[in-house]
Amino acid sequence: MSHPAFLAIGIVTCNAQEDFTGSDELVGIKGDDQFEIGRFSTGETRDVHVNRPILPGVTELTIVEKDYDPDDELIRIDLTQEMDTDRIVGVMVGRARYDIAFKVQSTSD
Ligand SMILES: [Ca+2]
Ligand SMILES: [Ca+2]
Repeated sequence: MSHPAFLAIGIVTCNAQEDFTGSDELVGIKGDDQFEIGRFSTGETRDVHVNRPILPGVTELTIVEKDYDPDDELIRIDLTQEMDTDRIVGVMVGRARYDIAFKVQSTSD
């Protein structure tokens, strides 16, 4: 069996931000690891260059828009379903519209 070992997040496109005022602050959470992805406003696109190891047993990535309440969860990704292929996920939650490119590298047990 293989399991997720490394997460890379690349180009993030914000077609519409979640917050009415200011910019969105995107944060990733996987297991105990919480990390900044970046701040985005409507119309922005850029490579965020996020590269994080995934600890054994961690199988889920959650991306939230900070000022963290349940409404601000943007997406939850099952890392075991996305291994070793370039992926782009679309976010459509409330007002938020994002495209997020990422890749999960696997390693064998
Ligand atoms: Ca918000
Ligand atoms: Ca915010």
